[in-house]
This record gives sequence, C-alpha cells and structure tokens, in this order.
Amino acid sequence: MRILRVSAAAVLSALAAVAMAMPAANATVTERNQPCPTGYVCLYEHSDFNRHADGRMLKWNESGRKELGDWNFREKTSSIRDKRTGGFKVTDVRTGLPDRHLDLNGDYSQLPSGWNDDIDRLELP
Ligand SMILES: [Ca+2]
Ligand SMILES: [Ca+2]
Repeated sequence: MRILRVSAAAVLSALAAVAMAMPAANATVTERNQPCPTGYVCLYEHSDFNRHADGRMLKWNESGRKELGDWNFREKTSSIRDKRTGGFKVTDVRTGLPDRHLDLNGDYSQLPSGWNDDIDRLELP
C-alpha cells in the first residue's frame, strides 16, 4: 500500500505540473498561426494568418452564405486560407450604397487593397 500511495502522489504531482503549464501553451501556440484544415475556408483576424499575434480564426466547409455578424466577426478579417475547391465570394455590406463583392480563390496573407477589416459576408459555392 505504501508503494501505491507514493505512486499516486507522484502521478498527482506530474498532473499538477502539466496543468500549470497548459494555459501558457494555449495562449502562445493555439491562438497563433492556426492551420486551416483541408476542405475548409478559414478567415483570420490578423494578417499573415495570425502568425505574429493572437487572434481568432473561423472556418467553414459547407456551401452557403455566412453572415459574419453571427460570429461577431464583421469587419475583422485580415487574411484568408482557402483549402477548399471552387473559390469563394466576399461581400462588404454598406448602408445607403450598393454592397461590394469580390471573388477570391486561394490563400491571402493580406487582403486586396481596400478590403482589410471590411468583409461582412462569405459565400461558399
Ligand atoms: Ca483584422
Ligand atoms: Ca464592411
């Protein structure tokens, strides 16, 4: 029994060390430079796919219109990865003016001129 008790204490101690290390790892690793899975289009909050700053990444794989406001992500997109086929369309919804549309295909470490922090809607074919 004594041996078992010592082993349990050692395991608990090891678990505690892992638990203490985890928040730092989450903050610095999983928030930056998240990969975009095959079959998805991914929108990143910052340029260069969040490589240099913590930020959100949103991903979709199903066809249809995505209103970014539903994810509190209007006018935040600064880079995009496209691991799907068929390209996609982005829209800048404007009050009192016609909406602006742009057809895109592929990866964009920065968005085309005039589109940074302006995308409100995504449409996947
Ligand atoms: Ca941004
Ligand atoms: Ca906009």
